[in-house]
Amino acid sequence: MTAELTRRVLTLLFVREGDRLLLGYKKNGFGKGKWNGFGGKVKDGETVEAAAIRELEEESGVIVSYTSLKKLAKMEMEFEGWNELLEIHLFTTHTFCEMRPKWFHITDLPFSEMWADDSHWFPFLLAEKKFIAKFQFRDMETISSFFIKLVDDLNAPS
Ligand code: 8OG
Repeated sequence: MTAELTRRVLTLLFVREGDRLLLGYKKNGFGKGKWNGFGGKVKDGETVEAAAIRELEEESGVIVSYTSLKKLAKMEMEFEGWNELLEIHLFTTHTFCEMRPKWFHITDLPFSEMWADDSHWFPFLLAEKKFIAKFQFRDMETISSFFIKLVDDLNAPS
């Protein structure tokens, strides 16, 4: 007699930009140590699309729109000796909403492609030191004057 299988409904969403794919490294739990797209269990009453978007945001911080999702597959995975069957809904999306995230090493930040003021206050940000600052710009790329002052209390009157 074969035991009744419990069905676990999961999402798997791959974010693609041109020829590049965003993957996440699973640090713990099921699939630990593997690179993968983002996803997880669909909650009761939730659509697979809503779950795909929620899981992506929870796991990566990336927010994509519902309309950017393209559903590509429904896959089933059975493991011998398990009483659970995995039903995986596979999606892809080609767009980021507004921002495309990327990790940079703190010694290799792309200051030439950042706002002109950033290189002045990033040392304090990276050292997690509190400061107040004011920048005056001649144009979008040129600072005419600025000051930065380290403070203990950001709420104290300046
Ligand atoms: O919530 P949890 O992280 O345990 O969900 C499992 C995730 O792993 C879910 O996004 C689906 C995904 N996943 C499997 N099996 C496989 C597989 O064989 N290949 C890939 N690429 N992903 C899988 O559960």
